[in-house]
Amino acid sequence: AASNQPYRTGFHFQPPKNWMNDPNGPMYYKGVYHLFYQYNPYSAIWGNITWAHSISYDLVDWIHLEHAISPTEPYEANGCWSGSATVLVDGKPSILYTGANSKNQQFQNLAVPKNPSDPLLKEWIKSPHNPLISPVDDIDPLNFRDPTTAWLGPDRLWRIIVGGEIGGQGVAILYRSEDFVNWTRGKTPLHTSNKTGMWECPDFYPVSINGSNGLDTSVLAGLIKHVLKASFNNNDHYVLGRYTPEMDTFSVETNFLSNGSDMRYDYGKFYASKSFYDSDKKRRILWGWILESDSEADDISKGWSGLQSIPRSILLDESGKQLLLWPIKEIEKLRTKQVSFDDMDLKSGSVFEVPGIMAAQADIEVSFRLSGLKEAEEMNTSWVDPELLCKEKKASMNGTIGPFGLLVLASKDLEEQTAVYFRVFRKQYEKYVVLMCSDQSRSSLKEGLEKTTYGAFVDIDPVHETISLRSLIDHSIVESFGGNGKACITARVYPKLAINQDAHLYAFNNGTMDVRISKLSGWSMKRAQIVPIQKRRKPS
Ligand code: DQQ
Repeated sequence: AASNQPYRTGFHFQPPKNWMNDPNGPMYYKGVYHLFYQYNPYSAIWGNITWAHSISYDLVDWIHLEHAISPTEPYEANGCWSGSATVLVDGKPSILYTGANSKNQQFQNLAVPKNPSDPLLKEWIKSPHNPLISPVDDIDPLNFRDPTTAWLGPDRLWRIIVGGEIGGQGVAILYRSEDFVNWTRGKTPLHTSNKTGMWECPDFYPVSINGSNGLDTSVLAGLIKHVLKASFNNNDHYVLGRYTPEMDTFSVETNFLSNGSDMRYDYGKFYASKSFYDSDKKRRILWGWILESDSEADDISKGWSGLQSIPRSILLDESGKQLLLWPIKEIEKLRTKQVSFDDMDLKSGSVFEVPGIMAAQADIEVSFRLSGLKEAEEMNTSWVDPELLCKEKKASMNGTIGPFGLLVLASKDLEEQTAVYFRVFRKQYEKYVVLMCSDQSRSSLKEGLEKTTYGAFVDIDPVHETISLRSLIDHSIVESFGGNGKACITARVYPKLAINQDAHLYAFNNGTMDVRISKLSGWSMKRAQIVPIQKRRKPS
């Protein structure tokens, strides 16, 4: 990153400038990965929303193409909002997206490629039948958007859900269609919740029980569960359940926002995400919008706002109770210059600098082995909110087992630091609770930034397992994965001192018990090549 742009990233997806929000219509088509995204062509704040379009052969390097869908019609005068791609039975892709008119009333629309034999899918044509779905009856026209990828039922009808709010409740409104143009609303929604408001960007897909592959969205048979994701309250929440396609019923195992079973893709900054099935590598991949946590004035002066997460593969954990998210394998090809340690004590009170890598642009994996667990502080049964617990017990507050973890994007004297760490508490019957936190409160000397501390419980048994942490550090973003992807926390930070070559990386232990690092590996990361088509370097 240039010195006047210390917060631009080296290997995260970004347009050259301006505002970006939700990932849209990701797909794999004829050997090419496509990413569309909500984009303002004219400024660094939200507005004039257009579908920008980039393509990749490996999900790491990207080429920006011309915009795919721009607001040209009255039904989308206020923007072409989020939507999804579906590859139809004849192999051709289609995009369903939301148009918002000048009153912000929302309609679902169709666009198809002008030339489906071109793998780059450069030009898109809007259906003459648009808008296909209008907000009628009890649907609130201001809260009706973000159609999903369609799946095909046993009756050969396509199904989609559209996010909404009806009677103050979050809802996934179901539609069916034979021809992808005429859509009929189902008698009942796929799911609703009286605990939430509007559901933005719903997603609905199968995951395999015990399988190591992802599943195509229309897979309905076999040992599977279904995932329903909805975006609300600044987070992407999901529930698991059984979907019965004959009746279009979805019976959930847990409820949204219920104490003790509130499951999120990420417990930090991560919103409006969307998954797709990669038929080449047989996996399901997730993209998420990572918001800024600086001010609008900061965004205007830096000329851009918004990142996309590193794409994550999605699998059902072997417990069957939650998902596992993990950065796609391809990102590892950017790893260079490695440092590694085995079996090292991290004594009580110690701070140890991880030397030799470029700490502002790095990938680091570490696993901790614990002993003396019986000494752990007792878990209070009223501690149900992990974020609150992390806010009360920040990285600087001593404990017994932990806090231990990493200080990333830290200045030499530790004046600035983002702490990603664990604490372990004891429940009765020698059971333990592992808390993962990301504490941004000291991330920058700059004022006026949002520096919320995030937290998540990680379902690991520290008696029998090591506690692993991976952090992808990229100038102003830290994506952390606890317990091999059981809990993810993404943070945005804007250090003043700890930038570029002045950023440092440390392992620390502020607990009274020593912990052991069983393995630590860190890599500097090369820059990804993310450029407009004209600027693409010749392959070497
Ligand atoms: N962003 C889009 C909407 C969506 C929201 C508008 C979520 O379609 O509900 O840019 O971030």
